[in-house]
Amino acid sequence: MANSRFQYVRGFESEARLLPNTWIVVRIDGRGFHKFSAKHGFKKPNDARAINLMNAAAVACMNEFPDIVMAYGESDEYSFVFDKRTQLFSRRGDKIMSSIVSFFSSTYVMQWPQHMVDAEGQPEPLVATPHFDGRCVLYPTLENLRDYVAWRQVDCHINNLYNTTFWTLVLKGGLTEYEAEQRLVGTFSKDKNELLFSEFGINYNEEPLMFRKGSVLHWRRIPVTVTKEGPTSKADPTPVVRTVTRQKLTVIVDHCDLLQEEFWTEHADVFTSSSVYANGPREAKGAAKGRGRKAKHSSETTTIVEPKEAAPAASEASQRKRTAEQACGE
Ligand code: DGT
Ligand code: MG
Ligand code: MG
Repeated sequence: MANSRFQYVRGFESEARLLPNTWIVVRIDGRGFHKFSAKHGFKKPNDARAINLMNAAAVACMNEFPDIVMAYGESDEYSFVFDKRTQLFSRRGDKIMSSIVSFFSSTYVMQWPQHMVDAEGQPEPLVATPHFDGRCVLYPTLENLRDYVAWRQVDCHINNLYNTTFWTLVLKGGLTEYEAEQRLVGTFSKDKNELLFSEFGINYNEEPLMFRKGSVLHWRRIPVTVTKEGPTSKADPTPVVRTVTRQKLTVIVDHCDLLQEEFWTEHADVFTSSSVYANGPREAKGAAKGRGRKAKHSSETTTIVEPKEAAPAASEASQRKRTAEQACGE
């Protein structure tokens, strides 16, 4: 199309590209979810249906944008970690962030009826418009990235322990919200643990991992067996039925402790830049070369892995060896 005299306005657009060779984290957060959760009667302090819906939307994002190597979610937020060398949208930050926010929000609405069901299995009506804000943050080193996700997981722990104690005092202890708040002023983690156990017989460490640790999404190769029917060879057209086992890259929803070494050791190939393209989640290497196409490996299936409890902290004095509970400074 020929340039019009209006064409010059295009020059006002900026296409800020994110610094190369840095981990891109897109963090999204539900806008006004305090009201949104109340309006839709989310269970307090945690509504497993709502968390599973967040997780399902995040799984869909990873399948849609396979350069995401991991994601971490808690409450109404999700952090998506893109491969350090991604060339998605030529690393245009606005485009990456807005695409994630938009895709996540739409999926959240689309999948609402499957997840937000009542005791009879009937979908709860969606009576407000869920929407999310987003930001891109860059981390230059793996240490920074690990500290970032540790920070979010520690935040999850602090909030969840507080909320669990607060709502137990209100719902089981009969305190008003004001009284419960006053009761918790100046308390540390050990005090809340003690209160839950001695007054309500609740062992906080036995609360579901999904609530205590949040959700960690990552890729794993899962063997899938398919049945195929076809001729044995060109010479012999007789159809035969064969079973073929393939390794399919699948998004796993886990609830592991990101302050422990285990997760990072298990995924060293993804997080070590030298081999990330050989063994990372994208079989389609083109994704990393800026073609921006959807990798063929993606699958809609979520495999819920029975989470392993965090191993006790080892004697090494490393910050990372500590669990989220220990790292919250209480
Ligand atoms: P914002 O992000 O500044 O627009 O404001 P909010 O209201 O979204 O605040 P935020 O993001 O700091 O806190 C998340 C809110 O969402 C918080 O009030 C608790 C609520 N929420 C998230 N998940 C659940 C849940 O499973 N159950 C209940 N009852 N509330 C939840
Ligand atoms: Mg929010
Ligand atoms: Mg939030």
